[in-house]
Amino acid sequence: GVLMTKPFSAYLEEELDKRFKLFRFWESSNRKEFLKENSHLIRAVVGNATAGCDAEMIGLLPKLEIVSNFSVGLDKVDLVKCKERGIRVTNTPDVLTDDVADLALALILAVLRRICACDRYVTSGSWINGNFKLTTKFSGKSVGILGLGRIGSAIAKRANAFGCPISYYSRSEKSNTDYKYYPSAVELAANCEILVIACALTEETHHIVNREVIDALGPQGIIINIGRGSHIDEPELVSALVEGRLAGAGLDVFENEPQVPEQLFGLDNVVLLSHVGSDTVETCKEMADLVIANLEAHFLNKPLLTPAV
Ligand code: 8YV
Repeated sequence: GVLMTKPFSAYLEEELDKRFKLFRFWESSNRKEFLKENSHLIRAVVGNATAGCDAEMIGLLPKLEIVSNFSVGLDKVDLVKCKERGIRVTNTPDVLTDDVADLALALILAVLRRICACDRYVTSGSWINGNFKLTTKFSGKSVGILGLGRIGSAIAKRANAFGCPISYYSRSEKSNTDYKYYPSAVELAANCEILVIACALTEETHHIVNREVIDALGPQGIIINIGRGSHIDEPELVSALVEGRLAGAGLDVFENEPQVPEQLFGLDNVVLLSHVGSDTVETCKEMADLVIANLEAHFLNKPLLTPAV
């Protein structure tokens, strides 16, 4: 049997249902009881970026062999516990890289050119009475990227095509790139105009964008987050935006989704999205197919396609 944590993909749910005995966790009224009752049958968990597989779930599922997650980020899967128990873990890298990088660029342009604010200007009827205020040029602005992995590199490539000088911070300097390396998030922020968060959420990167980083970026800087909400100290970001100590932000993720700080709602220099980085029809199908391919490989004793542990 396979436990799906939430109904995040109708296609995946249907395909899992065809192949396995599918347990729909969201239909349970008492989650603990549900796990206990079905623990002898559940050999796999399929989670996503917000509902993964934590230590409690692992503890209640003695027959669990694999977590095949519908996400590239595995911060909601207890990797330490999985390793201890010999539970295998897979994610969905590569197939979503283009979409997430595309969305990062969309957010940069939306914030700098005030695309959402201008749309509201037109649809509210204000255009009749005047001109929209001037915005900020993107081409040629310096872009700093936190995390130069698959997604960070795809963002760099796109921003490079806009004539933007690229710099980055990551745990170690990469030998295969000419982009400028800074050895800390603060130094990166002090030397770029657009700071993009594209690293994995780990203990080290939790609140990597704090007051010090925001101050280093300064009142002309903008922050783009397509990673995880907890990369940013959210109350610090909100006060910086409200007080004008930061020029703007484009955010696809938040610390406590689906809760979004309401102080940000009326700001024309802020664009807020509902964690949709990989949410295209094309990519979600590829992610779902990869989740299933990993499960099938595991149960057929074949090598996993995208093992993470
Ligand atoms: C979500 C993501 O998993 O891959 C990730 O880490 O955050 C996204 O792909 C997905 O959108 C939620 O179902």
